[in-house]
Amino acid sequence: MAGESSGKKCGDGDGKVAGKSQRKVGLVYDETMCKHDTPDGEVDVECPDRIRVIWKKLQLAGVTQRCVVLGGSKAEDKHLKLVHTKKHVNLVRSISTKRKDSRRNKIASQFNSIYLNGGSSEAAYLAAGSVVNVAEKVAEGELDCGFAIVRPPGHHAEADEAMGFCLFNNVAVAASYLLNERPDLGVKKILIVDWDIHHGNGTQKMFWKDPRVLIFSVHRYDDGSFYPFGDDGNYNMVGEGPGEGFNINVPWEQGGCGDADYFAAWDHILIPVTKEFNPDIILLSAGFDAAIGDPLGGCCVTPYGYSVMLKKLMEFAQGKIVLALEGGYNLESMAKSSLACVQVLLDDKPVQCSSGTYPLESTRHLIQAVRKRLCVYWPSLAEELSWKLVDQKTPTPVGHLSSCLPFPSSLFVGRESVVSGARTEGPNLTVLPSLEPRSTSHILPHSHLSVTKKRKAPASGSTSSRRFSELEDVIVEKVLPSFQEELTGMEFEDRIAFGKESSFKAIVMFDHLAQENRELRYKISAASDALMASNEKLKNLSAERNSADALLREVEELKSLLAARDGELEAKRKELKAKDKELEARLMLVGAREDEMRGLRAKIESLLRERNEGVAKAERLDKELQEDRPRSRLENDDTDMDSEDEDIETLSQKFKKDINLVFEKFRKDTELFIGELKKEREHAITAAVITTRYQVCRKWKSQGTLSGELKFAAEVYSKLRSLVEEHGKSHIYPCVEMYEEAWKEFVGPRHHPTVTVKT
Ligand code: Q9C
Ligand code: ZN
Repeated sequence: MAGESSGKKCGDGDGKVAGKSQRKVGLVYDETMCKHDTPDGEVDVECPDRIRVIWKKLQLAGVTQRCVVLGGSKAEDKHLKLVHTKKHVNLVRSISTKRKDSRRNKIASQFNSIYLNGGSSEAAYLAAGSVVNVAEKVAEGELDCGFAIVRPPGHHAEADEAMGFCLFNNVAVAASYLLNERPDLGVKKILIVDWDIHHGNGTQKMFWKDPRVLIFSVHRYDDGSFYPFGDDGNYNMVGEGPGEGFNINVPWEQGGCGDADYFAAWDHILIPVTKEFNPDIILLSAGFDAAIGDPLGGCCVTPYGYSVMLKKLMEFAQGKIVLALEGGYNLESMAKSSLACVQVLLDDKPVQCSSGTYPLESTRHLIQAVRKRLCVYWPSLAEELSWKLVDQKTPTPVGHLSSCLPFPSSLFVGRESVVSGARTEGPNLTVLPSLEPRSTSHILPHSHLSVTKKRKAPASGSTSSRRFSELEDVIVEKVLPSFQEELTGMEFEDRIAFGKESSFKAIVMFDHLAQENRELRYKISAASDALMASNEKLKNLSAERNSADALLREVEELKSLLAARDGELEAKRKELKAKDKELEARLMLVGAREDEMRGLRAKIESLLRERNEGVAKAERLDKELQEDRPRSRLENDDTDMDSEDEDIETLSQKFKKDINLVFEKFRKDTELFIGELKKEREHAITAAVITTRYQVCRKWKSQGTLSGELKFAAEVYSKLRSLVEEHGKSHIYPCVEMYEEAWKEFVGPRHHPTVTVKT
């Protein structure tokens, strides 16, 4: 069972290259695993040559001597039972004990895509055990990293189910072994990356609720119509219970994915999550059926692409990473990809990190969707994505592909990207294209290997189609004749081999062209996307500016409105102030009028009193007069009656006349006096008015327009003074006094009027 392992181990001393410490890379290869095969000699894509071709390629490249080569080791049942049922383990073990193929066929027929033969049990045990062994050595630190080139593959195998060429789930067994059987190694968190083109359904189920194992599987999903079918591979399958968020699926919507799509998934999903998860070790379900030219995968990841993806993962877990082969059915493509990976493990290759290709548009949407679904668990996925689309352009990595070209690249006119140095490998190389009917029609527009020149017209207007047809012209006119030359003199077997190799290389080349074509189309759509987006932005911007302008105008209007209001308000305030003043003046006037009225009433009262006194006096005098007359008549009768009577009569008449005269005079005097009083009243009224005016003027004194008023007031004052002189104190009208007092108080001391007072 040791295969080629014996005597091939490298000593520690070999691990030095140019003074630099060489990484210790473990490689498992064991011929025993080739014994698992179809029972009847039929050819299956999952054929023994798969691992042989890889091993040959590594040997030829001279890398096996620089690795620690390990033979296979059988898994222990108790380790297998960590993830599989007892029943399943027993079943797989029993396969080789069956004596007839028919018994095995019966078992196989119960499963999907499973064939069994006498060697199947041992191969299955070796595959699982070898992955466990390398993983253990890497975890211990005995190795830095490793690659288990094993078959049958494992990632489809479930706890109680073999399927999809898988019997035991090799990677799951190894992960479970480290976590549960070797706590001493301190492995607490394991990242399982599954880049096989098929969904790793078995691994997903086994760690569905286990947060210690983060699973990342990128695979074709095609809406559930790609193997292993169903919904399990969709991105909404994130795990459950404590394992929720620890299962990540990136399900491609269709075939044709290439380096750029995988890099996008790496850069925008896997790498940020791995940073957060910080695994202690990484196990890689390394199927190479997403590789360019694979008959099952229909994708076009290049060896370069694989090396970049691996390099990026080696940044974590201190570089502790174990690759376990899963699928991969184009032998040449798989072998090249495997070599590229081992070279990265050995740290031989400085790897560029930009491919110059562009992810599919659907990839962008898918990555957004996956990030959105998982960002609850991995905060770094919530960050805004930036797609550097059009600005990064580095040459397409045709270096790996140039060796796939069956003819000198100089035959291509106007193709800049093809490197010089054609046909790096001769026709003697063992190239074993799968005999399974290959379905490459998904990549190639038409039967490109047809020798006749008759073919479908290319889609008009499509540059890529034109390029294809030009290429076909080249093939027919130049390549085929050159083939003819080469073929002459060759043995039949060599001719067959040469033909096979050439056809494979042509397929690879056309795959690459198809990819380039897709990239071009994508670039155009990305550019037009960007243009549309920037147009939209421009529109939004101008709309925003317009609305801002409108807002500004509105503000301006409001401002002027406010100013107008302010003016109005100011005017109103002035008006109010004036009204206030007027009111004050009116109030003062009213006060003065009231005073005046009081004065008038008092005067009328005093006049009435005076009149009554006058009337009473007159009546008393009248009475006195009538009493005096009889008395004097009696005195006359006593002495000289006749003459006395006569005298009394004349005297009486004379007295009567006198009285009348006196009365008349009194009446006239009274009338005169009343007239005077009336005049005086008028004066008083005038004085009151003047007083009021004066008081008003007094308020205006600050304005300096008082002189006229003062003059007038002085005149009135002098009139009043003369009235006072004429009629005496008893006739002083109260207003005059008030006026005088006011005069003295306010005007007198300051501007005494020149008043001439009659004495
Ligand atoms: N014509 C792995 O890659 N489909 N398994 C079979 C054959 C099953 C793939 C169709 C594919 C299983 C490990
Ligand atoms: Zn696969």
